[in-house]
Amino acid sequence: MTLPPRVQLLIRLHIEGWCVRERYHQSFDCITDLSVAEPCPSLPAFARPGPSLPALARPSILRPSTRTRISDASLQIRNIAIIAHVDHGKTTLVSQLLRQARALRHGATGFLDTGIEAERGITILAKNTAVRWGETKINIVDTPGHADFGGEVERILRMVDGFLLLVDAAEGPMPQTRFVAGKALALGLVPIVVINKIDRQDAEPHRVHDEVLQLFLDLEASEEQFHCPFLYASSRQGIASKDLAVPGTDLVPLFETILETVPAPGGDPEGPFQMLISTLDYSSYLGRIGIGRIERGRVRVGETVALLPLGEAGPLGDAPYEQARVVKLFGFEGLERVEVPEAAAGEIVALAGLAGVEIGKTVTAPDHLDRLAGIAVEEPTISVDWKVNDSPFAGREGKYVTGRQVRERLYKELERNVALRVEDTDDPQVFTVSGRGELHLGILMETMRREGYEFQVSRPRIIPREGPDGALLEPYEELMIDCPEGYMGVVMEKLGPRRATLLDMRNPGVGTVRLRFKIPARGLLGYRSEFLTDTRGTGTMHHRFFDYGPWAGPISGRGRGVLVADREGVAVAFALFNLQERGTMFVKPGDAVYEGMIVGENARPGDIDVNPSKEKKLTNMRTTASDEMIILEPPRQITLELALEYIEDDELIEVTPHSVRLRKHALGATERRKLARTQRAAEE
Ligand SMILES: Nc1nc2c(ncn2[C@@H]2O[C@H](COP(=O)(O)OP(=O)(O)OP(=O)(O)O)[C@@H](O)[C@H]2O)c(=O)[nH]1
Ligand SMILES: [Mg+2]
Repeated sequence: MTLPPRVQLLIRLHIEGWCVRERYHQSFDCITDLSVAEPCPSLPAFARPGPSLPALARPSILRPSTRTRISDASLQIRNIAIIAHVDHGKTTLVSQLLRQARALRHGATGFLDTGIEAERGITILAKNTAVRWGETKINIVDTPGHADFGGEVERILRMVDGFLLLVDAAEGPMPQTRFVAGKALALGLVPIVVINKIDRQDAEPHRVHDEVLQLFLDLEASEEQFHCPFLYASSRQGIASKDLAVPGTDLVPLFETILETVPAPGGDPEGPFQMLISTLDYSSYLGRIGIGRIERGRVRVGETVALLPLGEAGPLGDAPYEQARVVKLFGFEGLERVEVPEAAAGEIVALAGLAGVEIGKTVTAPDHLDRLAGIAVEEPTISVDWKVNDSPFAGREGKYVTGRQVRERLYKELERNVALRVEDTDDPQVFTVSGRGELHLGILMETMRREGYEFQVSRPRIIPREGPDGALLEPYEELMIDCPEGYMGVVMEKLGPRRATLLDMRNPGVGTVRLRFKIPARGLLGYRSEFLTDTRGTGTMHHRFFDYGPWAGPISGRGRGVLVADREGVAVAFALFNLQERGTMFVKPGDAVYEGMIVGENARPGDIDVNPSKEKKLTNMRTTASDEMIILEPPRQITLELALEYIEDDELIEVTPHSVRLRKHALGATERRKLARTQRAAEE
């Protein structure tokens, strides 16, 4: 058996007396990187290797440990966040900044987005990174652009003094651009606008420049903020320029602008220690880890600190508080978290050892209990019932299926997923899980199924609130739609009954229109799949939370019914071929189905029971060749987010490690008919 090269290398290094240090990787939550440190101190002097590293320690999988100079007084610091609408190129830009500042290992392609993030091309968790530019350390926080994770962006803004606002040179400012820019400007942070993707064929940087200025006016930016620097960039190509007429060759202009514009963090490094926890991380080895910027003073490993409870800013008084010892202290270098013995005001650090650490809590020196203004964690907007899988196929694929296992896992998620809420219900097999949107819950569903869990999820319910005068309020969303002019009619027609109101409409004259609506969040449920069908996949839609408004009244659900399997079996091509005339199928030949499982969408309203396992009757008669030709349309892929938007109140999503199935709550046909009858009677 040959050992992997990495292991061979490790063994040789150990034999030669080198002490090999493993490095903890923030995003992977495991040890991924190895670094060669000093010779093993336990070896007698004559057995230690010479002063130079052995040649074999040079390959790209090993590199000398980075010497951190976090407590170095001469080191300048800048703290910035990169914020934008989803997909405007934040992560690509951060990777390029890291690469051009040589903060990435040679050949590494920027592991910023990992696992599910990399697969879907979206960032879910904000990530701390840092680069060196000359004598300055720039802490850069990459943030998620999807509206469901907007709260995360809001929180990390408390760690920085400036922000790069990325705006796509073709799309211009989008709903999330407005949201994050509004939050950052209101905190008085220093902006740098980067008009990105200027390499796009349809880029219109001049128009976008004007739109950003208009946005700043709308958001009541201060005069200094309004006169901020604008750069034109392509993060994919790694270039930026201050002048559109002079194409950039690298990101040096951006680094220079950051150093010139963003102020060094204030805070007296000699004062009593004070730090606000802005984000959390979790490691099975270290427990909860609090991340934030040191506002004042210094902190050292082993020191005792006070963890103050949430509350008003100012001296704590006589209120009780927790004391804990800092077990480990990390700074950031490149993509990694590196252990440091000490850090001072202005630095962004991660503290391990404080068990009760929570977002918005202040950590201080024990003799100086002074609380900073806290951070409110955003309230959830939708909730679902998370149930144990009780379908006829339960337990076939999953490792963890019982109520106890599912419950334990859900509660564990709360350690890190701060915007999530989990509650028990009267039924020990059902839990209420609340989150910020379909993507937020969809990611949790995906993570759990990959870990081997099986469960079922109900249709999301919006979480209403009570207004000051006792009136019922519900969440409204801002919906932005881009689509070809020809589809405008059908979009308006569908959104009307969903109680959307048109806020404005723009026709830039290139055959597409941009429509902005305000719509109750309830009205959006189930719309995405209709929209994609109606615009034949040519339209894009984005929405984000707007505010709570008066209850909009009843909203009709899905326009189309579903095709429901009427018995257990295996779907066959012959049956699916006949059924596809009635609608769109969700299953393919060979898929196992059970009675009550949803196998397709009916083209008309109302559900119908069908038999997708029906075989062709075999006779002695020869059939014509054309009769033998069975061409099936590809089934509609049911993703978890799409499923969450799609299902109705009497339906469930069954999630297992290998399948996502939709099913009726009541599986038996008679029971379903009876339920439908009582419901109709109740409505009349
Ligand atoms: N044409 C072009 N495409 C780019 C550029 N920068 C990024 N992209 C592409 O845009 C897509 C999104 O890029 P990301 O860097 O993941 O965007 P993001 O802003 O981090 O997205 P979220 O984290 O999901 O908000 C990817 O397919 C990139 O390849 C650019 O300068 N030009
Ligand atoms: Mg990203």
